[in-house]
Amino acid sequence: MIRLYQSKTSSSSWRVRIALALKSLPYESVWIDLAAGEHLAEPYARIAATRQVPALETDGTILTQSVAIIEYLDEVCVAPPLMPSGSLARARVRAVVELINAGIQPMHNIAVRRRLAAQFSASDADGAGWARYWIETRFAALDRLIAGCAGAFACGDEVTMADVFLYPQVMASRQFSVELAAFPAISKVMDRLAQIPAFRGSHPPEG
Ligand SMILES: N[C@@H](CCC(=O)N[C@@H](CS)C(=O)NCC(=O)O)C(=O)O
Repeated sequence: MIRLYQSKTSSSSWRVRIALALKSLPYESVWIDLAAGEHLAEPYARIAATRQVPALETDGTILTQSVAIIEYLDEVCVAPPLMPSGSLARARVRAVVELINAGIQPMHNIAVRRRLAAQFSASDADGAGWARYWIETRFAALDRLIAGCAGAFACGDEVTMADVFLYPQVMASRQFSVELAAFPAISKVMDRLAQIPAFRGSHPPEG
């Protein structure tokens, strides 16, 4: 049995939803409301030491951090593989994953925007401007990385973990009015990913 603790507003949770769909793994969802601070209180705070989503429960064990969760799923459920076979190709996938996971998502995480408000009296508009600045700056680098791979998808002609991270990151960027037209390589890959059921069907439920 797999249980995914996730939030409708979390791009990191979305990555795991896509990976589970690509692997055709059935699971149960527990929705955590980040805006209401549900992740910071019991019982979730006891479940995930990080007090962040996602967390994946499998065989009575809790896993946190989407990179660790998705790598675990890729190891225990090999088809379809989310990492290419060559060392160089794997390094390229990890570069995209790392750029999104460490270089982009943390900059617009709700906890960071709340801290900007609490410590520097930043308004919602200030927080959104901050998020947009970092996303656009790092998307410029991401676009070059993806263009350099010159494949149908983010890192070649097969769907990889890079695409699993890219799709929710672009979706999350919409709330900060990031214009995707400025990033042609990302736009092209997004058009292709939107045709794939595991991506198209991964959007969070309304409400
Ligand atoms: N690197 C972590 C990031 C987790 C993360 O930042 N989750 C966000 C939602 S996308 C969250 O729980 N934010 C609430 C908080 O940090 O307090 C992962 O990939 O799982």
